[in-house]
Parts: sequence; structure tokens; C-alpha cells
Amino acid sequence: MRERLETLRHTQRRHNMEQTMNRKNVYSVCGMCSVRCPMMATVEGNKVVYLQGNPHAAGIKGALCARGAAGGALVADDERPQFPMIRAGARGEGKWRKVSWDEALAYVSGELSRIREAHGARSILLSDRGGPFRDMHRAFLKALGSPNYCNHDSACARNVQHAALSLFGFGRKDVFYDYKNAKHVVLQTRNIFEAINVKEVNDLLDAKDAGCKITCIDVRTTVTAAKADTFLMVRPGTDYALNLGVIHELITRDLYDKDFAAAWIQDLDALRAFIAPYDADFAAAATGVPAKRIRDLADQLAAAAPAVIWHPGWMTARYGDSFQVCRTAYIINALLGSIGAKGGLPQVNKPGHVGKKGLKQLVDLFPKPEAKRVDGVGWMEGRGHFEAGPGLVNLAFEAIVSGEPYPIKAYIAHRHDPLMSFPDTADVKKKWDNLELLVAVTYSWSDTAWFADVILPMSPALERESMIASKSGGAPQFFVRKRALTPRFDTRADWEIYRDLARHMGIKELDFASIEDIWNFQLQDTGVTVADFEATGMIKLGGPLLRPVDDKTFKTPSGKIEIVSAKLEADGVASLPPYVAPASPPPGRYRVSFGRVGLHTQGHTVNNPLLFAQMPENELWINSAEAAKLGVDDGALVTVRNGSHAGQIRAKVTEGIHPETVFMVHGFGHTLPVESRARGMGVADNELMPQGINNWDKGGGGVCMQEHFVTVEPA
Ligand SMILES: Nc1nc2c(c(=O)[nH]1)N[C@H]1C(S)=C(S)[C@@H](COP(=O)(O)OP(=O)(O)OC[C@H]3O[C@@H](n4cnc5c(=O)[nH]c(N)nc54)[C@H](O)[C@@H]3O)O[C@H]1N2
Ligand SMILES: Nc1nc2c(c(=O)[nH]1)N[C@H]1C(S)=C(S)[C@@H](COP(=O)(O)OP(=O)(O)OC[C@H]3O[C@@H](n4cnc5c(=O)[nH]c(N)nc54)[C@H](O)[C@@H]3O)O[C@H]1N2
Ligand code: SF4
Ligand SMILES: [Mo]
Repeated sequence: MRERLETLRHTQRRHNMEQTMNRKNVYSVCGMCSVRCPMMATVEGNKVVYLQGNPHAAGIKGALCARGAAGGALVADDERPQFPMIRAGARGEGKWRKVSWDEALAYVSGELSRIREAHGARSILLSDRGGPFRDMHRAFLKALGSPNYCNHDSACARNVQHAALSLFGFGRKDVFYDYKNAKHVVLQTRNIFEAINVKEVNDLLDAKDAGCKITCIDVRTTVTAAKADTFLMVRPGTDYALNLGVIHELITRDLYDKDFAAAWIQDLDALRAFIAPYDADFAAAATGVPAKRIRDLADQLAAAAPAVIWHPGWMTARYGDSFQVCRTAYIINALLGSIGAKGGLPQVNKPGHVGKKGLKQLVDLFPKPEAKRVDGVGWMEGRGHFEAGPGLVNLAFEAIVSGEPYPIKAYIAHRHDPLMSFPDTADVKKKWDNLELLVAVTYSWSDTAWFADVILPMSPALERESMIASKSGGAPQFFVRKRALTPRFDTRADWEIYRDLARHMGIKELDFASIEDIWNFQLQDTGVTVADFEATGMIKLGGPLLRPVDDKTFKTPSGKIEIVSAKLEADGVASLPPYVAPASPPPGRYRVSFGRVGLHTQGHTVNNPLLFAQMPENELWINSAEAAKLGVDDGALVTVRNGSHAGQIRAKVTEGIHPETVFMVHGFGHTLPVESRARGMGVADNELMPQGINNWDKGGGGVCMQEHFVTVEPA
């Protein structure tokens, strides 16, 4: 008996040892949301046994969020596109022909060539999700000769980006939020503890432990509100009034940073004159926040300055004046001297700032296409102030319908689901009617993939490698995503897909034999080699560096922060428009508001087995007093309706939401038969915004998604 036990133990020990020996750690990058945290995957054979944040990455502390931890469940899930498919029925009918990669790529490249021949290269549109991994597909589009690269951002942060550009002449990512050293952080329309970026959450919690104050401004009591020192519930859509009130306080009570303003702020007198009527009492009446609390906030910020962050917002595609909310948020930072300051919004450092060379880019191998952008961005009347880079994809969709300024005939939606991320699926589908080719490059099912002509299935992050990425910040870095697992299905990495398309179309510059060849191309001149990534998956290039603001900082014509922007005014956009109160909901209606939750990413994780188990459906937050009027109890099923669209959802009855609005987490209400778990669960907020894609902000470019009113009744 004893002997047998000993043998058993011995076998067990040997087995464990072998297992440990077969284990390896692979440096990767989480792909479960667009934040892309550096990650380390422990794999055994072709299985992930443990996922964690890259322990070498500063601020990550080895952590991933719940969604990141569910990356393995995505790989294990059979309910994702497993092989290339070409549509066999009508668009959206769900009839597919399984094809080989060869056939799929030959078909797509053949159609692209035909369409280019017939309508010119400019008739090809590609949109993606932005971020550090886009060089290959951008280069592919440029090689074809099309200027029409877009991303998702008119449904996300365009207003913030254009606010930064209008004031500073540089974009929102040319400064970063130095949470770690902040003394007061104001989170306005920013639910940082649920709309997660792991490093930012860690840094802010550390700062909080060290005494940093948090003020949260929201229309409901979020997790962020619960952790904040001060919570200000505003009437939905009145943030501009609040910010004007704060600016009034800072200026009229001399609480602002006079040295910084004298040196770097242009048009302070114009601002002073403009804010004269907008005092704290005015702001209180507009927002519902008591005037005393607005005055107190101004005092607290002045005391903590310049280590203050007034967050300009992230998902700000909400109201007709969201652009001005972002602009005034930046102006408050400027008045507090926090632009460029430690604990505020320091300038990011790129490789050049620490004496290093940046990555070489594939996109630079090709000449600038001659055609002007189809969305009119950068050249059309009223659109000259917009940033060309990712354009405004909603306006490119308009060109599909109108053929103006010229037609778009082919569209590649790369890691982008516009049918869920823009309002009113049926309306957007109608806009796509004139397309002769619609391709979805994706790792999960989505409304867009289901409606496409061709699906090119991408491998999930753990099953693919990506191009080396560059991260700017206090200390600039390169980081790499290596392949942790062999793909379970017939899916490919994006670099393979575009390399093969390029091969089919005779684009030699993109015909790389391996990912190593691409990495070597990127790293030439940098002094870094592929082998250097072995140790930690990342390369710190230098720093951290805090660069004081100087006469090269602001890229505006004057070299200063321009409150009055000639570029905006030239396009008929007022720099300082008067405040206009948002419409009150018509009787019996509620403004529909939306946002994120810690357990899901946008629309693409609801069907993830692990995350679905944690949160299978969304619920409708509704104010208790309103619910009582409607006879709706907490947890009851209600019908929420706008026009012809209605859905059933459970009510979350709470005092923690403003009575004018109802709130739901975005991304639910899936309808596809291929997603057995997500199908029919909860309601899609985007369906409650009829033809909402047509209502967009002429100043900031964001779609105004919270300008819709719904009815609620017991189901
Ligand atoms: N009504 C309403 N609309 C919204 C929002 C809202 O709250 N309400 N939120 C807005 C915001 S903030 C944003 S950013 C957009 C997001 O909109 P999208 O960019 O469309 O959203 P995602 O779901 O992140 O990604 C789109 C698709 O890419 C696929 N995908 C994701 N990651 C990867 C990857 O690593 N590789 C590949 N191949 N595919 C991937 C997903 O499976 C998904 O099908 O939506 C916006 N639209
Ligand atoms: N877990 C998780 N994290 C994510 C994502 C995800 O899908 N899931 N997506 C990532 C992406 S793409 C983005 S853009 C960011 C988004 O990050 P955030 O912009 O912080 O997230 P949201 O939840 O969209 O919106 C923030 C808050 O705005 C509030 N709000 C609505 N209307 C108003 C108003 O009129 N005034 C004020 N003051 N507040 C209002 C909502 O109640 C919500 O709590 O999150 C990123 N991180
Ligand atoms: S925030 Fe979460 S889901 Fe997003 S990249 Fe980081 S770990 Fe992944
Ligand atoms: Mo976003």
C-alpha cells in the first residue's frame, strides 16, 4: 500500500515537473478592448493556463481586468467565425458558403481590382478601430491609391480630439493624464472605474491612497461616483453650463494661474468678457448642482493646482455641445496651469524626445493618394478644421448614398462594427446599399460581419502576433504581441491577411515572408532588435521625462493656447458659443443615456461564455419617483420604445439617476442566430436612436447620440 502511494506521489511529482517544464510564458497584448494592456500568457501545449498583465509593465501591476481575463474563453468559444465565408444569399440573410483562404482572398482582391478599374482607387473605403496596430492595413489601402482611411472615432472621442486641436494645435494624445501625481481629479462624463484602462485605474487608486481628491460629475451614481470624494449629479446635457460657471469662478475670483495664463493663454480677455453672465448661480440653475458646491470645487481646484486633471471626456459623442464641454474642460486645465505639469496633463514623450528613432512605417512606403478625402475632411466647406487622419466615417457613409463628392463602392470594415456602434442598424444598412463589396475582418460575429459579402476571420489576440507597437507617455516604449497559441480554427493574423491580399494584387512592398521580417523592417534605425523583446516583451526607450511647456509646445499659429480659434471660425464654428439649455424630454419621455460596465466591451463580449455568465443582459436604470409614476417595480420587465423600435428590458429602479434620463449599458440586444447566448438578451441602445447617425456636431465631428427620447411602460 505504502509503496503504491510512494509510486503514485512520485508519478504525480514527475507529471507536475514535466508540466512546469512544458509551460512557457509568452509576452502578448490583451485584445479584449481597445486599451491593449501588455499581457503575459502562461501556456502549456496549446492551452492557456494563466493570463496576467505583463509584470514588467509599469502601472499594470500584473493585473488584467475581468474582460482581459476572459481572453481564453474567447479562444475556447466555437461561436465565432471559424473559416472564410462568402455570402450565398441576400445581404444579412445569413446564408454562407465556406471557402478556402485562397478563394476568399482571390475574390476580395479580384473585386477590389475590378472596382478600382471601374470607379478609381478612391472608391475604396477602409475603417478600423484606431490604435497602434494599423500600419499594415493603412499601408495596404494607401498602396491601392485610396485616401479613404477612417476609424470609429466619430462615435467615440472625436469631440475631445478636435477640442484639443482647436486650443493647442495638437491632439488629445499629445498630453497624458498623470493620475499618479495628481492632487485633484475631476471625472466628467468619465466613469473611470468601470470604463477601464488598467494602468489608469491603478494609478488613480494609488493617488487616492496618497490623498488625491476625486470629483465625479455624472447623471447617475456610478462606481466612480461611489469612490469619489465629491459627486455632482447634473441635469443631462448641461455640462457646458457647469464648466462655464467654474471658469467664471476661477477668473472673477482670481483663482487661476496668472503666470501660466500670461505666458501661454491667448484671448483671456475675450474669455473674461464671454463668461460674465455665466456665474455659479447661473450654472446652478442650469445643472441642478448647488452654487456653493460649484464655488467650493473652484476653491479646491485652485488649492491643488497645477496637479489637477479635469478630464475632457472619452466617449463624448453625446450632445450637440459636447465639443464645447471638452473645450471648456481643457480651458479649465489651462487656467489651473495643469497643461504640461506634473500631476496634471504633461506632454507625452515620443522616441525622439529621449534621443531615439521611432519605428519605421509601412504607410510611408507609398505616395500620398491624389484624390481628396470622400468625407470632405480637411478640404470641404465647413470641414476644413477637422483632422484628416481618421476622418469622419459617418460622412463617408453619406457618400455611398449620394455619390458626392464621388461614389464609394467597396468597404472593408476591419475590427469595426458600425452597425452596432452607430445609431439605427436598419438606417446604416440602407446607406450601404450601393456598395458592391463589403468585407468584414473580425474575430467575432457582429451585425456588420453578418451583413457582409465576405468574412475574413481573424485569430483572437492570443492566437496571433501583431506588428510592434509604440507607446508614448512619460517614458516612451516599444512593445510586442507574440503568438501564444496555434489557431484552433482556420483563422489568420491581420498581417497575414493583408500580406496575402497584397500578394494577390502585386504590391511587393507588403509581401513579407514572416512577422519577423515585418518587425525587422519596423526596427531598422532604432538600435533595437527583435531579440531584445525576449526578456520582458517591451523596450523602454528612455525617460520618464517631464518637459516644461515652451515655445514649441503649442502648435497653433500664435504658439499659445488659442481660446478663439481662427480655424474654427473660418468654418463657421463659434469658439465661444452662448449656452443653450438642452431640450426637456416631452411629457412621458426620457432622454436615453448609455455607457460602459466593467464586465463587457462595447458589443463584442456579450456572447463570451465567461462574461455572459457574469452579466447576461443589461438593465434600464430609471429614477424611483418616475418608476412609481409608471407603476414599474425594481426588476420588472418594461418596454422601452422610440418610434418603430421597441425592446424589453428589466428595470433597475434607483434614486441614483437623474429623473430626466434612463440609462442602459451599450452593446446588448443581439439578434444573430449564431450567438446562442447573447441573442435576445437585453436591449440595444443604438436601436433607440432613429436615423441618429445624421445628427452630428459640426464643431467636433462627434455623432450626437444622446439627443433621443424614449417611452417606458410595464411590459
Ligand atoms: N449607441 C451607442 N453607440 C456607441 C457607443 C455607445 O455607448 N452607445 N459607444 C461608442 C464607442 S465609445 C466606441 S469606441 C464604438 C466602438 O465600436 P466598434 O469599434 O465597432 O466596437 P468593438 O465592439 O470594440 O469592435 C468592433 C468589432 O471588432 C471586433 N474586434 C474587436 N477586437 C478585435 C481584435 O483584436 N481583432 C479583430 N479582428 N477584431 C476585433 C469585434 O469582434 C467587433 O465585432 O462604439 C460607439 N458607439
Ligand atoms: N469595461 C469597459 N471599459 C472600457 C470600454 C468598454 O467597452 N468596457 N470601452 C473603452 C472605450 S472605447 C471608451 S471610449 C471608454 C469610455 O469611457 P467613459 O467615457 O468613461 O465611459 P462611458 O460609460 O461611456 O461614459 C461615462 C459616463 O458618462 C455618463 N453620462 C451620460 N450622460 C451624461 C451627461 O450628460 N453628463 C455627464 N456629466 N455624464 C453623463 C454616463 O452615465 C457614464 O457613467 O471606455 C473604455 N474602457
Ligand atoms: S482594459 Fe481590460 S480588456 Fe482592455 S486591454 Fe486592458 S485588460 Fe484587456
Ligand atoms: Mo470608445
